[in-house]
Amino acid sequence: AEPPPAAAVPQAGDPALTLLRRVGTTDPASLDDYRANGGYAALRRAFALGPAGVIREVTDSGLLGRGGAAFPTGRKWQATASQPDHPHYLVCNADESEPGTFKDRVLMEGDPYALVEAMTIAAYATGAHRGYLYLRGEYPRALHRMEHAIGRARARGLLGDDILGQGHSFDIEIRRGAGAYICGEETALFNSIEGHRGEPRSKPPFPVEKGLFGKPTVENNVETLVNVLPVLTMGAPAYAAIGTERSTGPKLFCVSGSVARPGVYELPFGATLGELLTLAGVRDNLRAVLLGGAAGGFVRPDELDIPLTFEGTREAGTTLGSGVVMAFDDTVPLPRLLLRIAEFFRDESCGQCVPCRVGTVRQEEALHRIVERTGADAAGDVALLREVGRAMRDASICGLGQTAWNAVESAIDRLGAYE
Ligand code: L3W
Ligand code: SF4
Repeated sequence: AEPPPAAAVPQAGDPALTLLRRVGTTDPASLDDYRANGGYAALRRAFALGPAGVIREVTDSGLLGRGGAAFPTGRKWQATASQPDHPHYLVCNADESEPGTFKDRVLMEGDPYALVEAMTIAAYATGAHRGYLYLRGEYPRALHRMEHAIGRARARGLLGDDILGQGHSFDIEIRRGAGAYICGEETALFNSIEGHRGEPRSKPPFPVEKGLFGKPTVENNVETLVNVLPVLTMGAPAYAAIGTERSTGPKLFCVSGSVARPGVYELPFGATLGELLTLAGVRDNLRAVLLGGAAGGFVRPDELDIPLTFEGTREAGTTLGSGVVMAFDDTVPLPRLLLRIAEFFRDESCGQCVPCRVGTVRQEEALHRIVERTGADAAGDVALLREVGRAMRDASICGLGQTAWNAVESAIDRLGAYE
């Protein structure tokens, strides 16, 4: 089918959108422009509600974490706020490194004050006076814009001591990543900030109890935090009415690959994969769609009615992850694509635990042999891949090793790769 004309697709800056409505229409350098377009209304409401009221509102909104794991944000904030140990820290995970993910970059580059405001609210609610923005090293424009926004907010009394005369003090420090995917894992990220190697810690204890510098820490993804603004400005019931019962609110999807209009799309949870791909101008010769990034899984062209919700993708045996939708047409050599994914995990494994350190190498070797033989006699290597994949999933310390076999497994089981 012909893709719809670009004019029919909701664009960033459209006032009908929630998360992207200021992107491209307000000046990302201007605090005045931000305030003239609704900025800092959420913080004012937060101060009126008080910390417990903010947490109640976030809990009632049903907001789930947007970094890939969909953990309830209100529960995380409540758990941090109630810790007797002090100080509490706030960490914003902006180390956006999942292949195919570029939504947090768009938010930081296009609406940087929104993140500053959202971090201030999260800190107020959870009793943190110091926040770290851990920013992907390969995002120089986002760095520049966030540095500028933090500086301006500080100069205008919106960061620092006694914000808006409400007695709460809070400031933000930016730390840049240095290119390691694993530093997006929350505890590896803490180690990186503390000056140690970026290696994940065993959980529990969870960061809400012992996080950065061993202190109670709330860690949220950029998109999660930015969602707190509409939760507070429209109120929890109105926010929860967007999307589905179990996946509330708007979601950003990163669409790339074999489509006419790649980019970041904002849709309410519940649209189908097919509807999103139609907006993006999917081509007729679609072969597969990778959902959730390298840590996610492939689905077939006859599965495009999967609802884009956390529960819908789970029920379909796949994952939404951080919102990656990568389309591949039938000109893409699937075995080489899988090999590329395996190389990525082998490269990015921190090497701390054996199942992942060794498993990612064995996985890559097996896929390499299959590619070299151009698919013939693959049965033995597929059996080996399954065994290694199970060991990585069951015995790895962190999400990297636990998910390193997801994409390959789904290609074998759903797409019939190597048959
Ligand atoms: C308190 C409990 N807190 C869990 C917290 C935990 C963390 C969050 C989720 O991410 C996902 C994976 C991939 N009391 C708690 C608790 N928490 N139980 O909830 O925890 P968890 O362990 O389920 O996941 P995780 O390690 O935070 C792994 C996805 O992330 N992924 C994505 C990578 C890249 C990006 C990006 O580039 N933006 O997201 C890659 O693996 O799908 O599901 O805060 O502390 N009882
Ligand atoms: Fe490191 Fe991989 Fe173990 Fe995670 S699973 S701690 S990345 S070796």
